Amino acid sequence: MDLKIGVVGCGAIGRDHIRRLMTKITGCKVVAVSELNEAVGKQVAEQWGAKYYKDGKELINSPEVDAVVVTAWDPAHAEFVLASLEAKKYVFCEKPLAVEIADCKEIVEKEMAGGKRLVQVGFMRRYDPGYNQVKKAIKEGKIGLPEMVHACHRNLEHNDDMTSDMSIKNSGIHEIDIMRWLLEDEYESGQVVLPRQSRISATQGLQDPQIMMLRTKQGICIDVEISQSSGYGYDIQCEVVGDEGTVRLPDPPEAIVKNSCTKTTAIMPGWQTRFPEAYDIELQSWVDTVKADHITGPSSWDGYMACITATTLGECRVEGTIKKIETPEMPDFYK
Ligand code: ISE
Repeated sequence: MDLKIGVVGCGAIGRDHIRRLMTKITGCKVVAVSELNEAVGKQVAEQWGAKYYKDGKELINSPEVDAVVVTAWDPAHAEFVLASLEAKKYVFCEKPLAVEIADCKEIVEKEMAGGKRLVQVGFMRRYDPGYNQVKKAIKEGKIGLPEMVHACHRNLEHNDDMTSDMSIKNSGIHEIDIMRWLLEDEYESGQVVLPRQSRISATQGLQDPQIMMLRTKQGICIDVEISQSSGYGYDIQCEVVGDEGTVRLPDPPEAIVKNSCTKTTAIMPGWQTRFPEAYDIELQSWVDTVKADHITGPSSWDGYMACITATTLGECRVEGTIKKIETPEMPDFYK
């Protein structure tokens, strides 16, 4: 029997997930969508033969919806995840789990009180074959003990509403989660270094680029450049340096074209084309594990840890200081 999914939010990522769930992922179908912009919501609903709801909470509580996907804008994630927990339904929430630490804490507490894991966070890089190769090399001891990570997260361009804070909480949050997962370590302290301002990044007040610096409890030092306006493409790089070698995230396989005395390779314009396999694997795994009544993907605890780290880094940027990342002990529930 197909898992009947309701999707809250029909923006770019919402529409991409709906298309994927309807055309690539097996064992499920999208039966309901909600979107504040009625014209967009109705058009998406009609395109996929789903029912349109203006109100996300009504969709969540509808008996025809078995499980929920939250792809609303970031500040609304918490309210829809909490409503799904209230309705005792599995919920896949796009990153970030919430924008505020207090909201993440409330989600974690509510989920634990219900006695069962119901929330998965969309940290899809954990499903990317390239990052999995990096993790495997580290775990097999191929590079010895990791000492440093050099990474960058460059977006081609940004929307007008992008802020310095969002640059960390919306883009940088992927890096915060993936490093914690790759290194199997927790953060000790952080700092944000501000290079010369990009001329392309026209939005007033947006500090771009930023360099997030993190130190883990085992003393691994991580630097990640976050850019919202690279000027040339969507570029994700990661190199882990150990005391016996290094391992680097592969670029997507793209043909090398040689002509007119030049050699060229395409660079992806955005996350949709850079990580399609990761999204496929992530959503198939979510559907399969929900149907098996036992989810195993990134948890609300992971979302909570990422939010604490991102929020502290935001404070570091404003204050120009190095700060301790204060995280609570992981409860057995999430181990
Ligand atoms: C976007 O929301 C994503 O999740 C992408 O993976 C990230 O690279 C981009 O910067 C975000 O805006």
